[in-house]
Amino acid sequence: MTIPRSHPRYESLVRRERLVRAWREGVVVPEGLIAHGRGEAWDYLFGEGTSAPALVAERAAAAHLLAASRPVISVNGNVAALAAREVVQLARAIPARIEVNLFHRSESRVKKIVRILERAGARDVLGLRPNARIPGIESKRALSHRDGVFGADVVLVPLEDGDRPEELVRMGKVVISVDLNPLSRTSQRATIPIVDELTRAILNTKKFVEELRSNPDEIGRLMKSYRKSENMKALFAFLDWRLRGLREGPKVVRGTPRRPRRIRSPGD
Ligand code: PTJ
Repeated sequence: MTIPRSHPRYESLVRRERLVRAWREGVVVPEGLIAHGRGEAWDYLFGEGTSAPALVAERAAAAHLLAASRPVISVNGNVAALAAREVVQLARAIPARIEVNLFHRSESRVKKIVRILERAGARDVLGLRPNARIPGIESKRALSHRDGVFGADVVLVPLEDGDRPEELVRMGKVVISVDLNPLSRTSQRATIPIVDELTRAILNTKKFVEELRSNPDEIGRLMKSYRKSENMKALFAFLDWRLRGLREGPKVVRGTPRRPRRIRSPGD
């Protein structure tokens, strides 16, 4: 399907088409399409743009990834379909290892996703021969590599389903999630929840990694100053402001809502 570039929601429609194609190719599971719909609904509420609190979380995440001894990025079907190139670029910039880790795991899907990542420039992608299990998880999501998520000190887990972030935090890891739903168990449990659309989040984090790489003082400052509770409070305040704009005022367009205007009465 050809999507006209002039369409006001071009990027969103392209993402949808990519997912549908990846589902046809057996990379994304049908459940992944449902998950994407949920993400889209939240993205609408946030104005289809990165909020200031999300940027703060992305900067803190970049600092933690740079300071890590064994940083790992976990990739599932949706992530491979939507942001394989961006993930590979981020992994190179840090540098971090990539592990394919699937909830609906099958050998054939892991192979396909490894191939997509390799085509995007990745080397030594983990996932095909797991040699460890994340304790406390019964699903196949538990399968992992000692050199990958299992042995990592900082893990980036985009679009997760909740149980693993909790266990990874319990294992003492710094868990950075990307999930547009701020109420999900993943966002609630992660050390640094990034509430932003996947592609934007990965690109922003990469930009911050490049910016911070030569500034260890700033990395240390960011790691100390980030407070999850404050960040989430700011995020909900932003959401509240957007919803209030919708309730009270004139049209809310993409991005930031217009400030409500005073309506003049005829006698004014
Ligand atoms: O490829 P698999 O087998 O590992 O399965 C992947 C899915 C996504 C199906 C699996 O991890 C899953 O079931 O996830 P959930 O529980 O549906 O959670 C996914 C979360 O990601 C939801 O809270 C969505 O709101 C959010 N989400 C979906 N698309 C995006 C997103 N967040 C940010 N950017 C997106 N593009």
